[in-house]
Amino acid sequence: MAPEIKYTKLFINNEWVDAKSGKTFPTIGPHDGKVIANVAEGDKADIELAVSAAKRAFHRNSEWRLLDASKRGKILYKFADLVERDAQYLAELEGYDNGMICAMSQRITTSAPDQIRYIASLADKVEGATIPLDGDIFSYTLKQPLGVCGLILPWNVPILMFLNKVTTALAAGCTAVVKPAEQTPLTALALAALLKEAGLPAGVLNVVPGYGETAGVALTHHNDVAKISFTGSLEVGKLIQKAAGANNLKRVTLELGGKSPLVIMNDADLELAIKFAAYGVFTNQGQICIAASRLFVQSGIYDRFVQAAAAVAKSLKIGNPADSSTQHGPQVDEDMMHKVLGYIEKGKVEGAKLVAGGKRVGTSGFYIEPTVFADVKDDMTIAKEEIFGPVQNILKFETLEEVIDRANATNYGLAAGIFTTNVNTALQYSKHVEAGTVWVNTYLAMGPQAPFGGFKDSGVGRETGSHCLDEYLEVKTVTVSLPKKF
Ligand code: TXE
Repeated sequence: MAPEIKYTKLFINNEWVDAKSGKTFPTIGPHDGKVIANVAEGDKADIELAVSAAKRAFHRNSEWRLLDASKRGKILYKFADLVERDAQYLAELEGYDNGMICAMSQRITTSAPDQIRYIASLADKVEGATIPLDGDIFSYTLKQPLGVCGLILPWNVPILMFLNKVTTALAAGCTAVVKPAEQTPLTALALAALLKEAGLPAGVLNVVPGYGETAGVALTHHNDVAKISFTGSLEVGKLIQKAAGANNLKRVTLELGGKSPLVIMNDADLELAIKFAAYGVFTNQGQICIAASRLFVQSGIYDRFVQAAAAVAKSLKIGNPADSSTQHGPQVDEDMMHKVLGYIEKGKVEGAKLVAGGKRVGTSGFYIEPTVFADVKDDMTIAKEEIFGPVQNILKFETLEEVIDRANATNYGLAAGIFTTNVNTALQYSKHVEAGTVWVNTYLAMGPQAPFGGFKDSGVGRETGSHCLDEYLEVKTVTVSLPKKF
């Protein structure tokens, strides 16, 4: 049974309101391509209202600004309890709107409360320093919240992205305007309702669903917005950097795409490596920025590996994401499905060897078979561009030095992995591969305690980890003259 859709309006100043224009847009279910709900379509006028509400909530005498830091944390702890209470509903809603298989959406919503609690625990650990300046003076630093933050979300893991950005901004004492992706607005609205229920004062969090070119652009160009945190494509990330520079020099955190290399050495535990290589690229139908989309396999095990990888891809059970036995669901929308099928065609035309999958599944919904290409060369399009779909590209290599160079020959630098039983090989690769996260003999293992972000074009700044609040804080130096040295 389809989950109930409780919220389809804009969330501004703790109220559910229609868009000023009265417009709505449909959100489509990836399983069958049918309209799930019509959602209020926010644009510049609504962003204006939301930013004003967030600005009022950030006034120095506001309830939010005068709240003890530990009490901010308590609201987030309460929010964590509510997410725990509604975990099953949120998982179903995520799967319905985004196409994520329920095994994954449930994993996310059952671990979400602890993720929120970790960030909540940082709210009252923001500390400055005393500075030993020369002379009869006393100097110290204050770390203060930046102000109104614009949080622009992608569609691939909507709940996780909402939590990473919103809880961190709020723990730091900022206020926020969230712009969810137009493909997946529903879980952001459901989470906003839970934050209201947890006792968040009016205006501290606002959610404005709408399109990037209208609502998103208005947010990134708004002079009362102090910071943008964005997860999405490299192209839009660059536009956001430009908008930030053109107006009030906003702070910017960007989490962009990837073309992550996973290296399998001859001495690897083969069974483990095959399992993680598939998991690393087929999770969420390849719609994760850290997908292991360049799989480098050493020549001694190459043929055996290709055969096994094709067998794993063919064995994955494709089906309705709501079905608990499903291992592979649909792409998020028709555009992404065609984009991925286009890459598969390019792979064939440019001479890669298709050893599994390669086709659309059925005619309703946006399903693509888990696909494996062997004999992929570094200069092929499928080895260079982010596909963001279920396509495993296998490349052959001979030596560690060679594979480090080839792994780094990309403008991206988000994640990397290696399977080897030689600790020195693992350490050497981990030191020299250009990536924000490196996994050794595993892949996709993550948690709120570890920083996450990219080298090179994969992003700017870090999310999660014990210093994540710093991205939402300014450092102020206060220097006080003393009557004499004492
Ligand atoms: O991303 P967009 P799309 C990559 C992936 C995918 C490609 C395109 O390769 O194939 O991006 O996906 C908002 N100003 N990733 O088109 O457009 C938009 O409304 C302000 C990687 O969906 O970047 C949405 O909320 N905002 C990725 C968000 O930006 C704008 C996750 C992301 O949309 C805007 C998703 C603008 N001018 C896609 N234009 C990752 N890093 O995990 C759009 N938006």
